[in-house]
Amino acid sequence: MTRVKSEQLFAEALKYIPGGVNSPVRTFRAVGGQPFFVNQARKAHVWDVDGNKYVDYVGTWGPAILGHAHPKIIKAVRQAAAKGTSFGIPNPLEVTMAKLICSWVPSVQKVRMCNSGTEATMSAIRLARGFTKRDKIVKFDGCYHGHADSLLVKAGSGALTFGHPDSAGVPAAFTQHTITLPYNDPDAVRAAFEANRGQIAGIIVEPVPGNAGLYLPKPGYLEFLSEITKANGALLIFDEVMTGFRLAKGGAQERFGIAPELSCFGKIIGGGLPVGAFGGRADIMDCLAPVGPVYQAGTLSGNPVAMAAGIAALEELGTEVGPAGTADSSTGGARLKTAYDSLEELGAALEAGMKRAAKAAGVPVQFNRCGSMFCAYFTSEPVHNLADAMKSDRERFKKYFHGMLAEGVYFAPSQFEAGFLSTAHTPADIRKTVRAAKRVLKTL
Ligand code: KE4
Repeated sequence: MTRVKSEQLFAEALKYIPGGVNSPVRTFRAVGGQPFFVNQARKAHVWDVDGNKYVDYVGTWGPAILGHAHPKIIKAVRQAAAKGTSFGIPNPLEVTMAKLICSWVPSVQKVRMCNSGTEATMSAIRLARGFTKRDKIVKFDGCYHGHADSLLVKAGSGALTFGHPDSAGVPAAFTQHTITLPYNDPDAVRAAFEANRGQIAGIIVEPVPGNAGLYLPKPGYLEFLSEITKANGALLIFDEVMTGFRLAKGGAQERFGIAPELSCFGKIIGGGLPVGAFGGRADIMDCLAPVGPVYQAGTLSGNPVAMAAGIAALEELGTEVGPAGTADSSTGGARLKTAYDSLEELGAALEAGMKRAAKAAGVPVQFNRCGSMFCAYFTSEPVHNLADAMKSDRERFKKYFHGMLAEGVYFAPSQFEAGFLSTAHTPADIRKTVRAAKRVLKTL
């Protein structure tokens, strides 16, 4: 597998782009080597500029839940673009998107579109502070909510991967109101509310953290966060930029039965184009300009082409397909299969296969999964938070990453990222991945 053209492009990119990439997580610095450059992506595969084909488990970091270049998304983009690529004037697609989000996520009574997950979380924090008239925000170590100053504190994803969880260039004054706590530790949250009575505007949390690899909330933890915020006049903000519309139609909040006051979205609702959104209780959202005093804006917010792509993605996700073959106990009829059933089946098959491969190779791997999101940690201990994740053997991860890449399987080039399945992945893709893992894990 040669990557001569990628190497030439990377050398050129380094002259004009810091690190040769427009987002740090795309670089291979954490695993060694150089990133490849993509020529084309279709369904569950990407082809680099040298013609090498990979099964893609990054899925553009989450948006490609239907696989790449889905024909219905491409068609929607073409039709929308032909009518103009941006108006800066309200357009019907914005209303369609808002109604879809509000109907799929019951806790969202009103929603505002923006252009990235970072904008969504940054705006939700400002809104929580404006609504509660309090300054402090709680976040959790290893959770990543984009690169807004006040949230770049013990942040995950690239900030963690490249050793700057507390980024340079952020004045202490900008983060003095940010309280960071260990995830899955209720006592730490209780103590924070005790020590900051009446001062905490809200808790922002990835309900299933996917930016330090992937780990899950312990039973009752999310319910606890909902109760303690309500008891203290603070808001619970679910950052569902990654989990939204992925872990269920209604996201992690549907899967875990929680109704946060505010939610942040991105990725999937853009169908691959730049989009973010935040929404929640109408009385809170109506504090936003032009109705209320909390300012938030965006030239391209509700962009018609991005809306068309996202609407096509959601409509396809919401389309029920052939019978699942699971008889419905009440009627005995076969329940229709959904995209989420398919994602769960694929996820379970990948998990079972990877665990078998690790056991056969005698390599300690913790394979965490929630639906179509997953992470393989190279440690024998369970991973429930950032401290556990940090125990993973990153040297082994590096060899695993490159070994799998040489087999034509592309995982995220960092131990501290989640993997993503799509409805375009097939059982054959999973079998290929597991066979490759069996070979690679034996070499570690
Ligand atoms: P963006 O600003 O990158 O659209 O979204 C920020 C964000 C917010 N919240 C969560 C839970 C997120 O996962 C993200 C972005 N995720 C990373 C992947 N770990 C994006 C990849 C990148 O930084 O290039």
